[in-house]
Amino acid sequence: MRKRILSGFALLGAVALAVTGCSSSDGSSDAGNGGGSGDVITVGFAQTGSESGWRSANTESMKTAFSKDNGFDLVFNAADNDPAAQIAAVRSFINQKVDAIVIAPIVEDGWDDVLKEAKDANIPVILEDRTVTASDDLYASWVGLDFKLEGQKAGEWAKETFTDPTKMVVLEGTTGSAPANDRAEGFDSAIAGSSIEKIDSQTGDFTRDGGKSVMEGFLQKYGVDGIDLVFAHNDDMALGAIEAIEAAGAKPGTDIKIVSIDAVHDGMQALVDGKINYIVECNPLLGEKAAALVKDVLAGNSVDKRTIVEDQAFDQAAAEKALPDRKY
Ligand code: GYE
Repeated sequence: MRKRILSGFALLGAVALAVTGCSSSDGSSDAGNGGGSGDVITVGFAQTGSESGWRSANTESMKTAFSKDNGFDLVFNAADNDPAAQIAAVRSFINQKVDAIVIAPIVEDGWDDVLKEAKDANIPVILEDRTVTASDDLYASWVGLDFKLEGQKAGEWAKETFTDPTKMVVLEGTTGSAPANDRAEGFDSAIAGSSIEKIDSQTGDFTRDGGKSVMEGFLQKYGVDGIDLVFAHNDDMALGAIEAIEAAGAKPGTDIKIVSIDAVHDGMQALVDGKINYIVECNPLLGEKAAALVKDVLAGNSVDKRTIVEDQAFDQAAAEKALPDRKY
């Protein structure tokens, strides 16, 4: 909690803590109306997990922005891609009486109850990265990316590039997640009426291993010659697919073309190396914006309900130029 209470009230705070059983996150601040000096903001951050390079960059950006130096005490939880565990983490933040909660929601659905509980406890919630289907008056603000537009940009590239009949397989992100849903929708609408046929689509859960094993299955089923194009919902799955294609004796980027989303370092390197053919960016550096939103909301300032960070797209030449200066 922000330690606004004068030292004379410290004892009272300590008693309240003992009664409610709240504990401090790391000894430097109390998760209750404890005493002390300073104005530290305790934030519970419910991260999805550590599924991808994008996620690592996002976690680092959040930890840097919500640092002690910036006036925060961050209680970090990564749910290992388990929606129930993530909701439990948010509930525990509510019980700890943190000042604010930030969530990168694994899936879109199922948030109504716990968001209502946070609201009833007067704890503002800021969403970062992914969105939810719950009513937007259950959270203060969201900062993230336009996933549908990302899918659309990838689809537009595919439509322009493949004018002959083309067999495509899709490596989907985590089922029920906003980026998996929206990227699929954006891509599909962009390729409508094109010569691209989606012959299969399966989730690889946004991980390298998932992308690899799903691609192995596709290669077994359709053969190297039966697949012309892979649309991977993120770079990590594309990188897994590259391994599977190479193991099958084919050349990724040449025999089977690949388009993906994120533009993390390893993905961009594969694009430069000609193993991926096109990447739409998804910027993971959302920490500063999320931290500013938390401070504004707690100060009672009005904030935008939605903040969308813009993405670019890269072909091989653009990736070569951009790679040396990429921050993630
Ligand atoms: O594209 C993927 C990560 O939610 C935008 O999650 C994020 C996605 C990102 O695992 O790599």
